[in-house]
Amino acid sequence: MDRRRFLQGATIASGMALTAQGIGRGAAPVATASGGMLPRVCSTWDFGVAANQAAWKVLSTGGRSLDAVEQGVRVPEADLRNHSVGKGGYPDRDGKVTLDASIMDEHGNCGAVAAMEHIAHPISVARRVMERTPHVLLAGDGALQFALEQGFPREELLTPDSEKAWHEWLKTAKYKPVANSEVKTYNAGPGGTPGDASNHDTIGMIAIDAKGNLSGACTTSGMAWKLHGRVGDSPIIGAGLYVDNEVGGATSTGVGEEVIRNVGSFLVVELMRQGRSPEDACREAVERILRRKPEAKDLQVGFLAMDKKGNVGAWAIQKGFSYAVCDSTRQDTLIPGKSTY
Ligand code: SD4
Repeated sequence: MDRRRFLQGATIASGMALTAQGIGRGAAPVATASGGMLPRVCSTWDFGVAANQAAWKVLSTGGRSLDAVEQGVRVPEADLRNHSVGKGGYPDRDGKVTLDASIMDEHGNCGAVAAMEHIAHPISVARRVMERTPHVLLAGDGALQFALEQGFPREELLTPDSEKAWHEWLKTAKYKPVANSEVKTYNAGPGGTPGDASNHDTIGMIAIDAKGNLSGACTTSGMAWKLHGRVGDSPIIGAGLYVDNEVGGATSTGVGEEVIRNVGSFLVVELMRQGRSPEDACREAVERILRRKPEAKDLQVGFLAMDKKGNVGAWAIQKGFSYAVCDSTRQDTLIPGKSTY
């Protein structure tokens, strides 16, 4: 999917009242004292619009934010045109599609799967890890084994389209061990990863329900052409996703290595706890990355956050990031993310 599709409306600023132009409006909105509105859901990139609408079906009928985020992100997971999430995601360097996902609820419960093959809906497996095991994160073959035990169908996730793109990439790929004296290193792009500014389209979603409870979900096929076994930020609680029901939630997209190094989503939530707005907290997290590593300006990382009142904000390193917001007044809002560069 080309995430640079035409950006639609750009009207929601954090906590602003919205013009009513909704489709399929559900539960009556609850305006908060600060001007926020419940329920509300936000998610990354343009495919967040369709994902939000699925989440909205849950939220608008009084459902729980946890159910909303799971149902929401399953939409891009199932979309074969989306080459960065779920089935149809681009494979790793060796042609294997490996998926990462995490989920977190209003009680601080969380679950995740990393580098899992053959299961089309990793977010639902992540939820099972959270709800049915004493663990937080299952990885690789163990995650697959657990998913199969739980009854998830085993599928081939590599679609003909993705396989073709992989073969094209292989023609010029330099992502191989480079012998440098006795040490082998791997460096195929800015920052030592095979990613560039456009090689990342994870969906991260944060929702607040009519009861004022927050949950979040994040799911991805990760960086295209990565080394087999590479795990990004998305399944790492605190990096790709974090929710604290007293404060807010945050999620990230982009080059996960930089997000993990800075424990990005946890940082955003902690900054909101200290009184920063969602946008300001996201900007500070981006700028923390850039202060530590100025050359990260050539990469893309974006954070998206929602506070306890339903206010939404985002910030990215580079232009081109977008996020979708959905509430009772409008279900299809797509907003260009502000950025440092
Ligand atoms: C990751 N942040 O795996 C995720 C997904 C992504 O490039 O955006 N990949 O790093």
